[in-house]
Amino acid sequence: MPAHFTEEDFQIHRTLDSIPGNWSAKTEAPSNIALIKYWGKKGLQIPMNASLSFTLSRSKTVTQAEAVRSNSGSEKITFKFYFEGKRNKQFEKKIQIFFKRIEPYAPYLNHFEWTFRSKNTFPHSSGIASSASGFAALAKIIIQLEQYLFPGINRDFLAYKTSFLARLGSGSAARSTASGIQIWGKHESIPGSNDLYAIDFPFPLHPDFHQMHDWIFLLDTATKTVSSTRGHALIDNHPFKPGRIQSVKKQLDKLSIALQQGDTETFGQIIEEEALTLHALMMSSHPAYILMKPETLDMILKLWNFRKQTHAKLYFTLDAGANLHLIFPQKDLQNAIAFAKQFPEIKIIKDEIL
Ligand code: 2P0
Repeated sequence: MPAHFTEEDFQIHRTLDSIPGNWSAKTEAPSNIALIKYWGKKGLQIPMNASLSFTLSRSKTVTQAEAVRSNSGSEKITFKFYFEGKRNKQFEKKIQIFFKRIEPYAPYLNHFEWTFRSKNTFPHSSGIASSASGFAALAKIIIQLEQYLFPGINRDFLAYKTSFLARLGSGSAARSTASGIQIWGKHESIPGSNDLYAIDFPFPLHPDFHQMHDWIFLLDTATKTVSSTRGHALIDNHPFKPGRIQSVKKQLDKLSIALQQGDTETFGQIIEEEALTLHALMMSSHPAYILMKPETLDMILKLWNFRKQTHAKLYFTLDAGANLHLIFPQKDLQNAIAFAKQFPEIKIIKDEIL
């Protein structure tokens, strides 16, 4: 069972003997797709329920950081954030909140003036969660600096602290600092699982799940009408909240067993139920909203029909958006190609699980 760390463990009380004049780093972090969804939170980025995700291998954020020793002795971290070559004030606002939250855990950041340059390997507004990979990349940079300033800290500790910091930027980012299958949120039957940071799926994964694909069909690339942060907040007074908390636990248990036993059909059933439940929660929020598009429903129905005829192991999930993620094992690659032929005009991002 992985070691368990508390918020207190991640705080830094040591002072620095010397501060380097400048420091730079470059890192990248992957995006992830949740199969059991994080939807609803308590307090400061504590999930209402445990979630499980696949880490994507090609959809990444690449971030470069330059730090110059600050002489101003400022209480607040000073920084500039460039996204795809342009200064981005909207991201700067979010990152300012993030820096404030992580102050007790990374007080050394204040000694520098920062410039961040970030870009994604996936198209902008493709509906791939860029906040997950973006904050995960920032957290990795911060931990690289911590490692540089305080050499010799335990590697496992730092890996968990990376996820812990990323979570304080964006919940789903907690699952984007490592690879493979990640679990974030305390869950009875998953040893080591906890609300503060994500852990690796702790059981042996059946070989049938070793090489999975995620093809993202871009059905809508416009900015979301309701942000995920707002969506999470709408769960607070949601009439279905108690039912969701109960049922998602069972779904995670079933998925965990299916992943260990190689039960692809149960796997498919659970991930599709999860995707539809996520969107059903949105549609039954107050106020209600819909992020699916007619094309999303059309594709789901065509997928179900295709599966009935071919018995192909192709399944879908949805993020908080209209784009359909087609999840399938390597064995079904030819089936995925045949299914995609029905939609020649739709752009597909072909990713794999890392
Ligand atoms: C998830 N999503 O588990 C769920 C499913 C989208 C659909 O977490 O407010 O950007 O920054 O913690 O992580 C998207 O919400 O929300 C999300 P914040 P986040 O991936």
